[in-house]
Amino acid sequence: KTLGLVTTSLALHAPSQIAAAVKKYAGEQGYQVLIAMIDDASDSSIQAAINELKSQRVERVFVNAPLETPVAESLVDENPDVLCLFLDVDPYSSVFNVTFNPAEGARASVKHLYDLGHRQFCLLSGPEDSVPARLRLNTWRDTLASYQLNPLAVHHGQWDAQSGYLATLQMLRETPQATALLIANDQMALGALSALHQQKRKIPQDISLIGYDDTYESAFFEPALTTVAIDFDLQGKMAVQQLLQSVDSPQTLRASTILPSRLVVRNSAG
Ligand code: IPT
Repeated sequence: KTLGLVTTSLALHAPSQIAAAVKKYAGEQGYQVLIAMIDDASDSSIQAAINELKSQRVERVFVNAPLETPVAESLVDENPDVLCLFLDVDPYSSVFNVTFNPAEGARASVKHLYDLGHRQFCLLSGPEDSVPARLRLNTWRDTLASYQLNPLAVHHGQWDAQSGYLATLQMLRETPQATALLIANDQMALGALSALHQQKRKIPQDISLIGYDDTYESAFFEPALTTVAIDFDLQGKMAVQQLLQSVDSPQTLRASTILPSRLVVRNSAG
């Protein structure tokens, strides 16, 4: 009774919270979870991780790595002996997945700032080659466009706090008129808060910011972070349910389970 999890770096808060949830719910069903962590989401590292799990007789695997649809499809084709459930692909792709609606939370965060009167937006997206980063960025841009607005600047971080810190310093230098900053995850928002404190900017009076993920820690940032919640515990629960059920009902094998994303209002936007 063993399942596998191929995951991006567990040094990132979101993947580690997802792994914790997967382990918890699999454990409740009497399954253990073997984890294979990858450093990059290239086809070859993912295939190597799947092979490592196969060699331990694992036949069902959660894949939490950002994958373009064709890459996920070819992994499915090339591994007929394992059933892969994808946790970080485009929800509307044709592979078996449990994912989050990338639009509703991101749209709500733009609307929240707009309704507060903000018009000067900067965007801090994730890595340029990351699928979820691109989906969030597209929604921010489309929602701004629906208000006849363009962002003053778009920056890209690497999901970690340091990249958020550096991008925010650059933003303050290049577009000091910005009053609103949308950030693609909470860890980069933590770095942004640090940069803003260092530069003596008041939050939210001088600048408002909204994160993404609602990781456990974000309620304890200073000020408490307004952010888009995606429920990692629920994702883990649904993923375990889907992967275990799939044996009985082969029609689930292409099923998409899309979980909600929603804005959680705290104190960092005003
Ligand atoms: C996504 C997180 O939102 C982001 O913070 C980062 O950790 C990223 O994963 C790493 O790939 S969550 C994913 C299930 C969309």
